[in-house]
Amino acid sequence: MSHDARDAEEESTAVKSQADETVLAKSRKHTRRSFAAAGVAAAAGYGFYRWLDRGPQADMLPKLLDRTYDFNAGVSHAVFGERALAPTYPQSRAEVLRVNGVYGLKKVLTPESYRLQVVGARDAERHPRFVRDVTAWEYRYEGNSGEDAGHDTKVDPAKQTSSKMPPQFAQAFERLKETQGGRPPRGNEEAGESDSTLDPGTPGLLLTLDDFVPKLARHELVTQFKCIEGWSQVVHWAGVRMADFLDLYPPAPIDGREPRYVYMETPDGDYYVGYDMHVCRHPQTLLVTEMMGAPLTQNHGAPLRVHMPTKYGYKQIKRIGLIAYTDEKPDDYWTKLGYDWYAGL
Ligand SMILES: Nc1nc2c(c(=O)[nH]1)N[C@H]1C(S)=C(S)[C@@H](COP(=O)(O)O)O[C@H]1N2
Ligand SMILES: [Mo]
Repeated sequence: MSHDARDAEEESTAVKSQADETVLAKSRKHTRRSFAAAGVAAAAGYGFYRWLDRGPQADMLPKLLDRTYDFNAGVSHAVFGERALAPTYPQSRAEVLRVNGVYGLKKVLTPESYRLQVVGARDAERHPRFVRDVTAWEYRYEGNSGEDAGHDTKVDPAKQTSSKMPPQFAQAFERLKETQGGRPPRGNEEAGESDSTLDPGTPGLLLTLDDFVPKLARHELVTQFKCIEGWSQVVHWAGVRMADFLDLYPPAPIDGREPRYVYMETPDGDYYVGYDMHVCRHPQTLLVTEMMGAPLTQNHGAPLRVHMPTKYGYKQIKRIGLIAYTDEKPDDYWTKLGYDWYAGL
């Protein structure tokens, strides 16, 4: 490489990391605010209300302990992990990521039927893409992906919600299916249906990728992708910053401040992830459209997935169907099966 070329590259890296620092500083500011608010909510017993109106008596103690553990994990990760920049690597070290986990991807999505549902955006009803019920959108599919399911965790089948359903709930479930227009039930995987799934009749935006990707700056990252199963790979990603998306579609304020969380799920609701708002504003949190210089394949989450190098793989949802801003800590697929909600590295 010539001196000039190297200088140019170093310069552009410097410019890029300066930009990163600016976004990071902004995310830190948000962090302090939302962090203080989270502390107050925890002290006021927010967690208690959540589990009190759910589940039988016997479930209460473990859930309480879980929540306490979660909160402590939140403190440590918010202080150490989430505010730093994850290391980046030379592109020569990057390789195509293996396919691991196809919850929510088992059918091939018809690309033209893709829409991103956005719920909780400010002034949504004035937006040209506003609809009264985002859940009424019908995604179309073209057969099965044929990919092995992956994630071969051993879960007691008795713990699967549907198989244990007493008749009165099964009836309610059937009625719910009817109000959902006869579409297949959500949460057909081990962890079952998300507690944060939208109710039918939830208003919001229905976006195509063209509505926002061309409007936002393109960003590339070469980062390490880590799965808790014990493997990691360096991958080259491209897409837009989630922080920029949040600026384009800002959350409607709740009690005069920004909501604390973001909830995402696949179009069929089978995989779902909850995020802290400040982590979504991290400069390396991307809404990814390309991997290794090519558009995402279906099994890697086409047309849109999350990359978040400060978190383990299970927080990086593939095939995002919904982005919802919320003040209630969202449900999370792997947390339902006992994994840490924060999943920080
Ligand atoms: N929709 C969806 N997203 C998902 C998963 C999944 O099963 N379904 N698995 C997660 C886990 S645990 C990992 S390690 C990565 C794997 O991404 P890859 O298939 O591109 O390697 O996707 C994450 N996102
Ligand atoms: Mo994973």
